[in-house]
Amino acid sequence: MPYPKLPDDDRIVVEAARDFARKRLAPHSLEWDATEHFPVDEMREAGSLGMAAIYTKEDVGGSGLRRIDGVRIFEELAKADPVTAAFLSIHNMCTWMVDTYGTTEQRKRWVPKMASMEHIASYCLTEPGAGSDAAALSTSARREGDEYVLRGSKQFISGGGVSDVYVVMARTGDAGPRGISTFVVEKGTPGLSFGPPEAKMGWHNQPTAQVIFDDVRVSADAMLGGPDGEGTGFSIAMNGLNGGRLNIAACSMGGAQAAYDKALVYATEREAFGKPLIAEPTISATLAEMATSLEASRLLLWRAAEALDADDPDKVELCAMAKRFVTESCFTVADQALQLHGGYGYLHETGIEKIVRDLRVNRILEGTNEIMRMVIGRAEAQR
Ligand code: FAD
Ligand code: 2MC
Repeated sequence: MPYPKLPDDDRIVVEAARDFARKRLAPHSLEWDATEHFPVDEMREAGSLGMAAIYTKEDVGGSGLRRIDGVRIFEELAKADPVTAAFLSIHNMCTWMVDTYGTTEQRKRWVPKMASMEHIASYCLTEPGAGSDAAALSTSARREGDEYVLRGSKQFISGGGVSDVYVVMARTGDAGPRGISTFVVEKGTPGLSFGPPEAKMGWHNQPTAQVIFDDVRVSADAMLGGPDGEGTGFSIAMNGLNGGRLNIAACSMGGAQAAYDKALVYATEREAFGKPLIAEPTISATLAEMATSLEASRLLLWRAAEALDADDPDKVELCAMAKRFVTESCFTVADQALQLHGGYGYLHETGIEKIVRDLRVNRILEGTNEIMRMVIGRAEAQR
């Protein structure tokens, strides 16, 4: 199916991302996976093209685009490398949070360097004892004079140990979501340390590590929103994740589209039983299913992105729907593409087993798909 026709202004954005991804990510993606290389230089180049602050305001160096542009950009980046695309998505989430909830001073202090990716950012919500139940987090931020003292640890942090700034949700008040605030903690602050990089099934070309706070002192103006920001951290974290969930879904979309494109070519060229694979009705039916899943996924993704742009009352539910549906159907498409390649699909050099490994985690992170069902179910019960 042809990519849906877009107005010129929108198309230019997609084409710029596609061009960058084809030239700067695609040729290296398999090697980065094999050598566990985190492509900082290429991400900074993406930053110089406006892809580190896509929907961040222009006065602090952002691109001022919409969420719908964002998901199209992430699909293009992920066609070349779903892992680098996903890291850029997390970085964009952090940039947007500081831009949206920071004071004027905080925006000026942090966003320009995040927009250029001179400062790489990590998002720190999950803890060893609080993953899905994020409002139960226990990392504390105790006020002492003009400072907060952070103590606790964050688990599975993308970019942990490499990133320059950490956007951290910590408890400044009572139990529950209203007792949480968000801080920006810079690398090098005494007491901040990192666990070793985790060995993972996929996402090899970005590090994942614990981030440990051992009486980390930050000035009170590191709390997002200034004095009024106390207690708003859970809301900031969740609003960041609405867009994050869309972008992770867009990464699955791009990975699955790339796997499908390879499978279509392969099924046309490979012969068995005296004819091309695609001439076999069951194989053509599989390709039909895959193509339909991709189209349906893209439609829901774009619908949810437009709802977020419009601040639609259903935006939380639609973002959760898109995250759940797209990450599941696109994982299935990638796995079907691997199967259509037979034994060759299982080889690293074919480039599909990497996509399957990399897309699997998108059903777990930024809110597991079971939690997405819970969010959707709660919203439906309110109707
Ligand atoms: P748990 O919450 O313990 O869940 C275990 C299982 O129980 C899951 O299947 C879950 O769906 C299910 N479950 C839990 N509660 C319910 C319920 N009420 N109903 C039905 N099922 C339920 N976090 C960050 O903050 N920042 C990051 O940058 C980051 N990057 C990550 C990168 C990777 C590679 C990975 C693997 C994780 C990352 N995470 C990050 C953490 C991720 O968000 C969590 O792993 C995820 O939210 C799930 O939390 P958990 O692992 O503690 O699982
Ligand atoms: N957008 C905006 N606000 C939200 C929201 C969302 N998506 N989800 C919850 N809220 C608000 C909610 O409206 C409520 O506000 P108020 O107090 O004004 O009524 C408040 O937050 C508390 O919400 P709940 O009462 O629903 O809290 P509960 O604890 O029952 O459930 C849940 C919260 C499960 C939805 C939340 O903890 C969650 O999303 N868990 C998944 C955690 C997650 O996504 N982690 C991802 C880590 S990042 C990552 O993986 C990366 C790779 C970067």
